[in-house]
Amino acid sequence: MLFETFHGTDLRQVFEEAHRALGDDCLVIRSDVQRHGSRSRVQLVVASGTSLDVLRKRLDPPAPILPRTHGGRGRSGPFVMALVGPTGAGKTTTLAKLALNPASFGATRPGILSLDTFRVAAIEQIQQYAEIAALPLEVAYDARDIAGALKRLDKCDAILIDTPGRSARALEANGQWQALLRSAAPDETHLVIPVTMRADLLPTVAHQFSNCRLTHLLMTKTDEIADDTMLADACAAIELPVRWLCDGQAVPADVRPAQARILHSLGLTAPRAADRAA
Ligand SMILES: Nc1nc2c(ncn2[C@@H]2O[C@H](COP(=O)(O)OP(=O)(O)O)[C@@H](O)[C@H]2O)c(=O)[nH]1
Ligand SMILES: [Mg+2]
Repeated sequence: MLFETFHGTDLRQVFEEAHRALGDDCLVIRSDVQRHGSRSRVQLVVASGTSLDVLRKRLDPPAPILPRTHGGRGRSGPFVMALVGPTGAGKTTTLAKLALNPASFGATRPGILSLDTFRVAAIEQIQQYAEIAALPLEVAYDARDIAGALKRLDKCDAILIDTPGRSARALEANGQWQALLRSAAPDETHLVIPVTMRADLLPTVAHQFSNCRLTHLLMTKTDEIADDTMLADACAAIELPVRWLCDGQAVPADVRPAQARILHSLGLTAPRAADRAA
């Protein structure tokens, strides 16, 4: 548990209890005091110094190796990254941003593989991005298409894989695209989540995509929240490294490294490059 919640009727007592339990370097993430007549109800969400170190580490995952020369499974070839997540989370838009933005893969030669063949509109959407940016695009309809598609994209530095959302009513279709994804064996699979989603639903959503061998969390729609501690709440709910976040609809501008904003929301600062190298 990254953050712990303490309850009581007196703010000072709850604060002291949190300090006794988590140590003097703990940090109050959020405090809430409600009055019921003459009584108060206090809730403090607190992180220990150790939890903050864990969070810092997750917000600074190693950069992708481009092009991949010795993949984890002994493969050579492009770095392969997949985006999965609920319908409407922003997967396709994020993929286009990542493919085009020089701060991610835009300065390299990315290619796109789409497994989202269930809706005609989805293919048209990704085709438009690929055409505008002159990026190679492959679409895989079944398992036999995967090897050929990856081979044709072999000269790319990175292959970004787009996927359909998960339909609660079409479990068979979910199984089909997830099997295609597994056969493409991505180096990284980012769970794309709109941070506007209710925090208590996030673990269930992560569980729904656990067959996809998730490696990272990627939050979108961070421009739509009033309180940035929701970012840290999502990191607490889904215990995965976070490299990027998206904060708007503009392609390719609205994608950026996640670390500084999330740490800032907690009143912490990102390590300077010089400190990190030390
Ligand atoms: N405000 C905002 N909208 C976003 C962001 N990312 C995606 N969207 C919008 O969310 C909608 C769904 O995006 P799409 O990429 O098609 O979602 P997908 O179904 O997961 O592929 C579109 O209208 C996008 O413009 C974001 O970071 N902020
Ligand atoms: Mg899509």
